[in-house]
This record gives sequence, C-alpha cells and structure tokens, in this order.
Amino acid sequence: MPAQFLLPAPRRQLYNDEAGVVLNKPQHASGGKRLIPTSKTAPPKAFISGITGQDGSYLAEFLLAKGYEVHGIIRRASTFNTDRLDHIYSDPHEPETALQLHYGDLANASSLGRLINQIQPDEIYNLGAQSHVRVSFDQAEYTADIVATGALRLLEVFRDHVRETGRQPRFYQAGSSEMFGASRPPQNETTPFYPRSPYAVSKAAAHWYAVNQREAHNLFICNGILFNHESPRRGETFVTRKITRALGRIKFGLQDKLYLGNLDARRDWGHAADYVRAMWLMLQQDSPDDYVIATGESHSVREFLDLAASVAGVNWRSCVDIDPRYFRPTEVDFLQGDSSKARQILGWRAEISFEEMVRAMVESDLELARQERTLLEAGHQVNPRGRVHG
Ligand code: NAP
Ligand code: G4F
Repeated sequence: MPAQFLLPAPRRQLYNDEAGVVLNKPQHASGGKRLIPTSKTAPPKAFISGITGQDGSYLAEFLLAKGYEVHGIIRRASTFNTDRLDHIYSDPHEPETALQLHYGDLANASSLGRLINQIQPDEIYNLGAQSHVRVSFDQAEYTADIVATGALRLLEVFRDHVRETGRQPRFYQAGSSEMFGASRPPQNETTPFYPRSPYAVSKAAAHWYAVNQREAHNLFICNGILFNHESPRRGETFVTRKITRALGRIKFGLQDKLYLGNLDARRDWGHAADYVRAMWLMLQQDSPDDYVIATGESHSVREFLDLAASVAGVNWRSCVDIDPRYFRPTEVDFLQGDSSKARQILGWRAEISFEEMVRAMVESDLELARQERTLLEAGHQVNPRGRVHG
C-alpha cells in the first residue's frame, strides 16, 4: 500500500471509510509538472479555507501525506466542528505538528490578510462556502457574502500578498457544476453558465473574479469546476448521505421513514478523495487554467437510492415518502461532466467507481447505525444528530 495512505486509525468510528475502498487505492501518477520543494527544513505550505468540510479533510490528508505543512481556518462555533479532522490532528505542543488550525472566516478580510502574511503559504485552496443549494434560496444574501464576496476577499488578500512580498504562491478556487445549471449536458469548460440558485450565481461570480484577477494581475489562479462528489464524510443533508444515513438507521430499526424531494434529478457523482487530487494537480502545472472534474457518468437520485438500498438490504419503496419541502424553486435537472481536458493535461481520472462509492457510504452508515443500536440495547439514550436540518 502506498505510504501516503497509511493513516493513523481513527480515534472514533465516525468515518470508517479509512478502512475501505478509498484509501487502499493506489494514487494516480501525477501529471503535474511543478517540482515540489523537497528540502527537509522547508516543507511546502498549504492554506485551506473550508478545512473542516468534506473536501477540506480529504485535501488536508492528501497534502500531509505529500509532506506539506497544512494550515486551515476554522470558524468559532458553540459546538465542535472539527470531527472530520480529529484523526489527523495532533496537539500543537508536540514538535513538528504538520497540521495547524487558526480561527478565521471568509467574512473577515483583515484576519485572512494577517494569516496569509504570517503563514506565507505556497498554495491556497479556497474551499470555504455555504455550500447547500437548497439553503441558499433561504439565505441568498449570506450565501453571496461568503461564496462570492468571500472568494473575492481571499483573492484580494492573495493579490496584495504577491505584490508586497514578491512571492509566487498559487490559488485554487472551488467552482461548481451548479454554475452550468440549465445548460445541456455533457458540460465542459466551454459550456455557458446558466445558474439556477443563489449558490450557483455566487459560485459563477467567484469564478469570474478569479479569472479576472488572473488576467489583470498575471496571478497563478485556477478554477476547478467540480461535479458532485461524495464520501462517507459527506454532510448529512446532501441527498446521497441523507439516503445512506437513513437506510442504515432503517435497517437497524432506529427510524421508519425517509422524506425526499425530486428523485428524477440527475447528477454526475464521483468520490471526494479522487477530486481533491485534481485540485492539487491543477496547482502543479506550468500555467494556471480552469478544469472540469467529473466522472462522465450520470445517475438519477432514484438510481442512487436503488443501489444504496440494495447494498443495505432495505426495500426503499416501503419507507420513502416525497416531501415537497425538499423541492427547489428552480432545479438543476441534469449534470454530466466532460473532463477530457483534465484527463489530457492533468493526467487525472476518477479511480473510484460509482458503485464502490455508494457501497463505501452505505457500509460506513450501517456501521454507525449498528453502534447506535448497540448503545440503545445497552440502555443508553441515543439522540440522532441533525434531525432539525432534514
Ligand atoms: P462542506 O462539507 O459543506 O464544507 C464547507 C466548508 O466551508 C466547511 O469547512 C465550513 O466550515 C466552511 N465555511 C462555511 N462558511 C464559512 C465561512 N464564512 N468562512 C470560512 N469557512 C466557511 O463542502 P464540501 O463538499 O467540502 O465542498 C468544498 C467546496 O467545494 C465548497 O466551496 C463547495 O461549494 C464546493 N463544491 C463542492 C462540491 C461537492 O459535490 N462536494 C462540488 C462542487 C463544488 P464549518 O465546518 O464551520 O461549517
Ligand atoms: O445532494 P444535493 O443537495 O446536491 P446539489 O444540489 O447537487 O449540490 C451539491 O453539488 C454541487 C455540485 O454540483 C455543489 F456545488 C454543492 O455545493 C453541493 O455539494 O442535491 C442533489 C439533487 C438535487 O437535484 C435535489 O433536488 O438531489 C435532489 N434531492 C432530492 N431529494 C434532494 C433531496 N437533495 C437534498 N439535499 N435533500 C433531499 O431530500
């Protein structure tokens, strides 16, 4: 097994994908051309906004395994929000701690500026976002502030840092296939954007801020236009994880019903571990560019449900009801990406299949439900997290 995937055993069983299909995969040979500094005294440094999210945690693991010093910003919250990082975090008092977390927020430009000047990263990954499409219809202004203006804040900090220090760090902007919205599939880098939600409009604005800064100031900035990617660490209100989590609980008699919205929407679903590799590859090229990252395969929500339920051994037709509250005022019906450019230039391709990903998610959530059931049977109280979010 490649050394970079030998991770310490997770302290908790929250995300048991570490044992499964994902991390046993050999890493794809890098198509990148940039030479990463190898000096033992100066490891390359990465700065990640959104490090506590699904992608942030996979990217942090990936970069740590490559020898990077990784800095991430976390938001102050009244409950802990670092669950996805606990297994790679070590006490900063220990010598040579490679993962360092700082308080920061995309709403707060001055603190971002201080951090970038202090850390002096070689690579900046802007993954922070209010990333839920349905929620963006209820919180449009906030979504724009973090997703669009937040990206601009970090880009401006980046630009000032380059100008003031003469350094040449590189910047990755997390774009989304949602920007294509109503444009016909298959979608590639030349497909026009037709955003269908405040989230997608904000991502499109961030995309163009990034392109403009690249062209106006000759900066190394890449936009990744990533199609949906999932994993056992996916947030529990996105449809895939909502399904696998509920199937686990239904299988173990902890829940009766699962309420969903539009089952006909089609998405190009890949695995997050494959997609963070593409982010890194973009920043290793000779020149900055924008890339679509996708599997090229599209499935409906119903197809996802069929496969996940068959892996879990649950008859979903007897427990799934449709609740119109999960419909969107404007829906994105059909996403299917064409990532030929990334294949040719980055040498990137998805290595984890749809079936493998669904199986890993279902197995992880069956294990979580089994743990809950065990606690219940031992007389402990089990309160499912997140019921209020749906
Ligand atoms: P996620 O799990 O929802 O994580 C979002 C991250 O952003 C979390 O770390 C969150 O912190 C952080 N964040 C939220 N508001 C912030 C703020 N004001 N300042 C700083 N950080 C903030 O999302 P993901 O799936 O990992 O996606 C990563 C990025 O890729 C996002 O920009 C998303 O929009 C984009 N994207 C995702 C997909 C996909 O299918 N997953 C596809 C295309 C693009 P807390 O933990 O404190 O909430
Ligand atoms: O899982 P979803 O909420 O993801 P969505 O809207 O495609 O957005 C995700 O992928 C984007 C990339 O294309 C990212 F940029 C974004 O940050 C996020 O990660 O919904 C997928 C589909 C939608 O068509 C939705 O209408 O599933 C449908 N759906 C049906 N029932 C549901 C539900 N979605 C959710 N969240 N909850 C439901 O009950």
